[in-house]
Amino acid sequence: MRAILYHSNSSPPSRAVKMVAGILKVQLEERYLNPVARDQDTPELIEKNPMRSIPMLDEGDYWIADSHAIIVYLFEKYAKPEHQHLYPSDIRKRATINQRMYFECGILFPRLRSVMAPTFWGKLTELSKSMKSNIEDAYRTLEAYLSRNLYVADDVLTLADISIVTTVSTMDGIYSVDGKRYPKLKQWLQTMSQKDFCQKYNEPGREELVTVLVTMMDNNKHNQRAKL
Ligand SMILES: N[C@@H](CCC(=O)N[C@@H](CS)C(=O)NCC(=O)O)C(=O)O
Repeated sequence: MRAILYHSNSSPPSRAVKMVAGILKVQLEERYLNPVARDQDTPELIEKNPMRSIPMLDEGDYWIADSHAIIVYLFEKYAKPEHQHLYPSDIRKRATINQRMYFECGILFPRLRSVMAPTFWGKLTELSKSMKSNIEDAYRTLEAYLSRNLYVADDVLTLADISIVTTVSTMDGIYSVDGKRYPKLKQWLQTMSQKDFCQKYNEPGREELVTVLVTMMDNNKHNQRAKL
């Protein structure tokens, strides 16, 4: 049986899994879920993933949620010698990659999510001061990482870049990375966006999500004004 990936094109963590599967040439059966409509809240899916999040990978007799866990699992199961740079066996390099992915999971994505959720609920009309300052703070951290290495964890592309670009490229669409303050981050985003796997699996979903967020904030503004 082909493994099933429960996903949405616009979901940043889903895009990370699709990019890694694409690089490793793993064929997954894709099942689209709309997380805003809570498609993931069926008894069968909740049983497998009590976090009720997407993406989730389901191999029939084994399933795993969280994009970071999934991309490491896919790497460990399918990587060939030419993919080793993505998650090298050197334990210090691996620890750095893990730290960057925990940063994505614990800090970066939640800061984007804190914009997405109230926008979808019809409440947010524009980014608040604290949302902007949280995003700036994340950009500052990434600029520091990129001042040490060409990529976020090493001088070569790793799983951490693939994970982080999904969220940062989306953030950039709603709160642009200032090239004067964060030149290395701006350059890295440019480099990443030109990679084949980004063009194929990240860019379309990124554009879709940015358009939805910008349009919904605008609609929320009109609706709130109409109620006055
Ligand atoms: N850390 C998780 C985050 C997953 C996540 O929050 N996904 C969103 C869609 S982009 C979702 O499922 N939201 C619904 C929810 O959390 O209830 C990952 O990397 O997979």
